[in-house]
Amino acid sequence: MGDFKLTSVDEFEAATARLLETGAKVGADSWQMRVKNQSPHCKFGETGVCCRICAMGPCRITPKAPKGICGCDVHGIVGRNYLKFTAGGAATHSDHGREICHTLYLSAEDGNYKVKDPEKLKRIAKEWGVETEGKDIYDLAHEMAELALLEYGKPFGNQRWLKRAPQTTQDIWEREGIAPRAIDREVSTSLHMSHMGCSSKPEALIRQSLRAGLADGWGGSMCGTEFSDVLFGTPKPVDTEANLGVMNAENVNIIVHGHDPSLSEMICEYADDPEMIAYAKSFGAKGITVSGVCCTSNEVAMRRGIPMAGNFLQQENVVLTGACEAIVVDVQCIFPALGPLSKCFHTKFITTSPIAQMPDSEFIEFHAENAGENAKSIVKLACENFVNRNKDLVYIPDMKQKATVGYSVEAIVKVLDGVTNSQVDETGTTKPLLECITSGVIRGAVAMVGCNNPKIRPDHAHIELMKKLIANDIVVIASGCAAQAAAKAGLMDKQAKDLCGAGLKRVCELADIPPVLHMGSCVDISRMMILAATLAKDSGLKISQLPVVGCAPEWMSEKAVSIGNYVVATGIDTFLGVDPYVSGSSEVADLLTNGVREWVEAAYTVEKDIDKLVDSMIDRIEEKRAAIGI
Ligand code: BF8
Ligand code: SF4
Repeated sequence: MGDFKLTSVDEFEAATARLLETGAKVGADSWQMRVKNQSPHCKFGETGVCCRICAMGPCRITPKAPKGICGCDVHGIVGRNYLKFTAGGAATHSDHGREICHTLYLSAEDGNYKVKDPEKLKRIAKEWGVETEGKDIYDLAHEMAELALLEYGKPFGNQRWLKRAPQTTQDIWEREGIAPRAIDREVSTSLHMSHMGCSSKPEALIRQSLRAGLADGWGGSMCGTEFSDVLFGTPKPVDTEANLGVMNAENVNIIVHGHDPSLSEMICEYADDPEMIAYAKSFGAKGITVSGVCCTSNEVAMRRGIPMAGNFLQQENVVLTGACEAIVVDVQCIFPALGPLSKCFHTKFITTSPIAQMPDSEFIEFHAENAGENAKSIVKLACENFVNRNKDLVYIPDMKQKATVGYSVEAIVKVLDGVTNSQVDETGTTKPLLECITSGVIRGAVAMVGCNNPKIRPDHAHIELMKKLIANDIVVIASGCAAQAAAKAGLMDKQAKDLCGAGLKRVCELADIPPVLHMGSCVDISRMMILAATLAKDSGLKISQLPVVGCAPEWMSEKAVSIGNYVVATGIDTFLGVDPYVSGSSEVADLLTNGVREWVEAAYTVEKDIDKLVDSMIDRIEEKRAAIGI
């Protein structure tokens, strides 16, 4: 080992500062500048007390004006805002899942999209009671896609995936009236309930927030994850690299950014094509490098080992390198700033989805039917753009770390078997992991998820929390931009085992894993739900009894709130570093941090002080261990 060293946030920031100098030369705007212009933030908005859902308002609650014009009090306003925020997130994740189901419906033996994991498809079909015997795999794929699409609008019944949860969890959802029905129905009901003149009772609004969240995590997101695995393969451990240094100054650089793997999978496919590589060479490049930003990056890293150029607040940096020929985006978390920024360089900013259309972009609409042709023309466009680089502006920070990623539930079950040598049965078991936890070799697990947010020093919270957790023998499973922060720092390098406590270090050595396990994109937090459900079933404990917590220290999006709601509603305590605009209502804040525990046996903790946040997670894990006598 010897020379292994984490990359520090100071080093990240020094690289960014150097890139911003390039930006200043070409008159580029940056999020760092825009944060200054937006500060201080509006206090009414920040505390959630502004209501503008009808045209008699906007109404802002103050001590002098304690009610809106309709008479709604602060608790109703904050609760409605929270529910609308959740609905936005649930809709977004779930619509992504729907797109994947449509892609599955269009899969064909000789088509753009094929079934790469037929065994997983058959497993899910059996779970859903669909006959698989003697059926052509594509007939089965189409049948399953149609059934999955019906989950979005079925008139009766609850989500099929709920059956994956332990019976105790299903009983809680039934008892509390939060078992999600059709996915679209929960989103619509949320918007209906939060319309002018509907619900203003905090309990009702928060209960529906949990239900809409569950429709996401145990509905739309689970469709997204499971059928992405069927189409593109279930992730298994694969080596890759992370941070801006993965871009290559001598190659055509294509950045894929967004969330839907349908586009990025195709781009990766064509960028590897010898014909395309020859085409790149004809313009003076040595080859083609595809790397990613945000969750699209997580998707292709997990399945193909495509390197990760960076996470959410690094998206402008990839253009600022001056070496980005094309940044190709699909949906979600894409800064509209990329349009004007790309215009300061030779970079082509290519939007591809009718759902995410932006000024100053080239729009090349992407459908499953034309995916191959479009991906090829995008790769060609990038190659042709290589000659337009201004060489004087090219600067790629020499900064990257090795990472091993691809830890789906299936992969985790498989690798941890090496630790205890117990047999993995056909369906897989988490018993080896449970043995590590009950013996105390591993104290527990933290699911670290979510975004970057300029309100928190970017990546700092993620990295510092993870370092302290692993030093305390707590294994970290990560997704989204939190996972990329870990990878950029080096925490997904197997050598990071030396930063662990003795127990976790031993497990990392025996199982040959890094101490922070990359579980994928934010949609893949459904994987974490499946893992928690399996751990509970295999141990005979309730999910809420497991020494496991969730954490989103730098979150920013509506999707993150939807996630938080389903993680809590699944019985897992969740720790946030940013307040979800609820501090203006003592009743709503109290419900989320205390009251919901009576319903679902878990609640939120909001703590902006990172040291306190990590200590309270460790305390919670130890409390849970003590409560079950381990
Ligand atoms: O879905 S972690 S900034 S990229 S919202 Fe977005 Fe947040 Fe990143 Fe992925 Ni998730
Ligand atoms: Fe004001 Fe009520 Fe209209 Fe909201 S719904 S803007 S509180 S009048």
